[in-house]
Amino acid sequence: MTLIQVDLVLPCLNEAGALPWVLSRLPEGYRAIVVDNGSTDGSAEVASAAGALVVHEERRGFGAAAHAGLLAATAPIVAFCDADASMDPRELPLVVDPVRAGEADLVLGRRRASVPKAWPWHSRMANTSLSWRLRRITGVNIHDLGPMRAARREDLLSLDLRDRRSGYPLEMFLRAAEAGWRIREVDTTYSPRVGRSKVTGTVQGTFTAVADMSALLRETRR
Ligand SMILES: Nc1nc2c(ncn2[C@@H]2O[C@H](COP(=O)(O)OP(=O)(O)OP(=O)(O)O)[C@@H](O)[C@H]2O)c(=O)[nH]1
Ligand SMILES: [Mg+2]
Repeated sequence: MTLIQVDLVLPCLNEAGALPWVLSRLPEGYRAIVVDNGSTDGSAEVASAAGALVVHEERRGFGAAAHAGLLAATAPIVAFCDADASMDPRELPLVVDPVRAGEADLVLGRRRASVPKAWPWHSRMANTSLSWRLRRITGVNIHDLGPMRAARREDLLSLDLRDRRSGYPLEMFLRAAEAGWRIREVDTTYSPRVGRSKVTGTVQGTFTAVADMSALLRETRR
């Protein structure tokens, strides 16, 4: 049996259509942890049938799911990725390998759209403006706050992240920057998702994400 070196956390809300493809593309030595928040489309069953560890999180929210996955992980490195087939798990070594080699403490995948419709304009604009603010606040040269990322599990736990909604990826970045982590950005492919959007693919979802993130930024600057 291959030793698990990387636990991949996949927050999942009704992604039964995307999961078989996503879960078939994990590199050797990676284990999928699918964190389900009460999906009604059989996502949990699809995930276990494909061999993933399924974690059920009662509390709704992207951050609640992502954090439950981190707590369930046991491998030395934890990676995160969306479960909607917008990102290819075969690209995970791009974010994992620099951490594994001890060259970086947090690696973020900068989304590069494979086709224009992969990334709706409102989400892209929100990200560009957020990244500009983050470069100014932290001095870290990032251009996107994408969901594909990797770090060492114990480091992530030491950040003591509190956000349980869509601010979780931002809080991770801000706390890591404050702690002086070596943060690196690499290009990753972003393709049109399978199924319906939950967060930033809708204008309302983008507003909620921006509100959650702005609250965190205000706190950080105080
Ligand atoms: N468990 C759980 N997963 C969630 C929740 N909201 C979103 N997700 C998952 O988190 C990932 C990101 O959500 P998406 O709906 O793809 O959000 P997005 O990437 O901002 O929007 P799109 O551009 O439309 O894909 C997906 O795998 C979702 O299934 C939630 O409340 N709970
Ligand atoms: Mg998505």
